[in-house]
Amino acid sequence: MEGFTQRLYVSSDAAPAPAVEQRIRDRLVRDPAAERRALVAGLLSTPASIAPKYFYDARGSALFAAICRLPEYYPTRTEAAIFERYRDDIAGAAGIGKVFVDLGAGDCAKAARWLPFLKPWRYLGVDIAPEALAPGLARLASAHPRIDVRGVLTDFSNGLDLFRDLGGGAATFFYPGSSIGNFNPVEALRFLQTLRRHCRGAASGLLIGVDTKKDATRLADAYDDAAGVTGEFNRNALAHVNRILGTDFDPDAFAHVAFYNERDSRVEMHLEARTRQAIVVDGITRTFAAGERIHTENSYKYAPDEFAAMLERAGFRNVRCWRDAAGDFGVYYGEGA
Ligand code: AVJ
Repeated sequence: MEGFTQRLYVSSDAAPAPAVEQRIRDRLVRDPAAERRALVAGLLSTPASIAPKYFYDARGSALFAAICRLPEYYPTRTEAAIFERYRDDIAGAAGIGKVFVDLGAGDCAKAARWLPFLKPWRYLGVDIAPEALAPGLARLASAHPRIDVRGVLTDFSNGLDLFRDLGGGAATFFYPGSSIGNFNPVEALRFLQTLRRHCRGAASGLLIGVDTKKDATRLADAYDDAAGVTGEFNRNALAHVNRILGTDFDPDAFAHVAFYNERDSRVEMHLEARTRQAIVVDGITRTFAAGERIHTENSYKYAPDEFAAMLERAGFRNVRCWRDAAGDFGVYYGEGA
């Protein structure tokens, strides 16, 4: 318990939520100058880029939640259906009574369904943003008074160090939603190796959901929906960047572009200037020609045998895979032996 900062998060709802003291350890390396430098460097490069973490301000997080409910965006509901259908089998593989580490916990909703099955003694929600995590932890703690509910704020896009948060014994790492797709395959392998190093023996392991390669049209549609929600989500990164850098991007001057790059097995998202745009970035005028693109996201896709091999390469053993009937999405469990 020592070392966990006691913080009071106040809900923004009109009716005050019960004051809840959260055990959240703040491990965010706050170096706004370095973050700004990286963002500026991406914008001044050719081709320009913005890291996907800039999607997720408050509006972007709400838009992402809306994406997860879109008819075209199959990953969230397909993963949920696999979890429902194979819950007992997966829980049997992972085992009960461990530490449950929820990577990218958000509001802890996905993990909540697992707690009755995995019966962890400790829940550790790990996320970059306290806004959803704090109330999520509060809900879990009141629903599960016997679980030691904790949180860690960290940005694990640059590595992970949870050794001080795991307590003794085994842990089940939970990394759903194909979030690993934002890493390129080299970074993904490195991240899996890092998770493997966090495991203590075969009783520890990783439960991870990963989108599969499939028909290019279906993949493109999942990232370019008819209602235009993903386009708003993509453009919102510019509004977020404006707030951080004081730039003057007009999000509506950029078109949403999404397609499956078959050669690299990834969906790419870009923002394409509809007309010539001259933007002052850190005192330098960056001109975007009409048709020029800013690369905002890669979402890598893996065939099940490829991803299982990657888990084994990272040191996981007895890798199992559960899929939906159409093979649209894969859920994997590997032992951290
Ligand atoms: C959160 C990275 C898993 O790649 O499918 C959804 C993000 N971007 N629609 C994905 C996303 C556009 C999502 N991940």
